[in-house]
Amino acid sequence: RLSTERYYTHEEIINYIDDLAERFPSRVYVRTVGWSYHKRVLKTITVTNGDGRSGKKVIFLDGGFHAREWISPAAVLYVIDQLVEQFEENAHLLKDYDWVILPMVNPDGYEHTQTGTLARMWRKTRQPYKSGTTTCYGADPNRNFDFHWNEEGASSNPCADTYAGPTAFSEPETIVVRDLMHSLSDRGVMYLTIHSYGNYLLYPWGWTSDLPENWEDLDAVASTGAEAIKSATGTEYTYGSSTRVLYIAAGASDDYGYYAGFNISITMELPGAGSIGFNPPVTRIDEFVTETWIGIRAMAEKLIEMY
Ligand code: 0X9
Ligand code: ZN
Repeated sequence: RLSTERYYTHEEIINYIDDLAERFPSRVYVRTVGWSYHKRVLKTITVTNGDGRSGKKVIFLDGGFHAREWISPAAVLYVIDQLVEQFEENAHLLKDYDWVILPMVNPDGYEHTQTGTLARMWRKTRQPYKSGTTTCYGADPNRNFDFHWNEEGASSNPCADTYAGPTAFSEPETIVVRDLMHSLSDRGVMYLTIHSYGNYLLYPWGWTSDLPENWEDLDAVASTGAEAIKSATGTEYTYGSSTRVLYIAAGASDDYGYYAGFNISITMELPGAGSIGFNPPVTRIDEFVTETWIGIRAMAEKLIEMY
């Protein structure tokens, strides 16, 4: 079973989903979808109810975009655990929907943050880029998507934490996410990407303060998640458009997913305020991931009722 008592390495994450696919071959399917810059494998796990029906609607969930946000892959693994191991009580979430889940988008960055305290706050990927005579590493995968790429809230400086990359989709990791989105877009209804921190449920747009055409639907799903969490644990989430409630930042995966055809596209920023920041102690992983699951399940239930 999944442990919520420690943070997994990338290898453990891959082993965990591979093992589920072996144990539940009729309901779970693992696929290699690409490789990081340093040739670490990227795999999705597709969770179904095993009824063999193809062409169902899709919820696409990912985590691990930003290397230091360790609670993100932990929360995504917990979602997988609940959908697969607690199948009976969650069967309604899989009746008309398949869940396609990429728990670790940026394994090179993630592994780097596990190499010592100096590297713990790494955010980006790890591809080297020259800046004059110095070399800096990585692009911000959440500024690297080709939708209003490198506009506001992104940097052209390879040494900046929000470096958009030399071109859109310069990173193999974001190409993987892009190709998944396009391959799923005719069935994809919700794209959900898990980050930390700050307790936000953010929807498009993040490149402009304008609201998308179906913002009321986006708001209905996000508010349902926030209210479910509030009534379960008392934790408050702020919801709204990225630009309006957080800051403007173009080239992110949520805007791209919405543009690619997902009607509902949400970035969820998990807890970590105060001194915890990007580093929730292992003693609090369980509390944070179970609470996150309550919000995600409520949003999925709302989505199923709406679409
Ligand atoms: O800045 C980001 O990439 C996200 N916050 S984080 O602290 N995890 O880095 C927020 C992205 C919100 N979405 C858009 N601005 N499109
Ligand atoms: Zn992030």
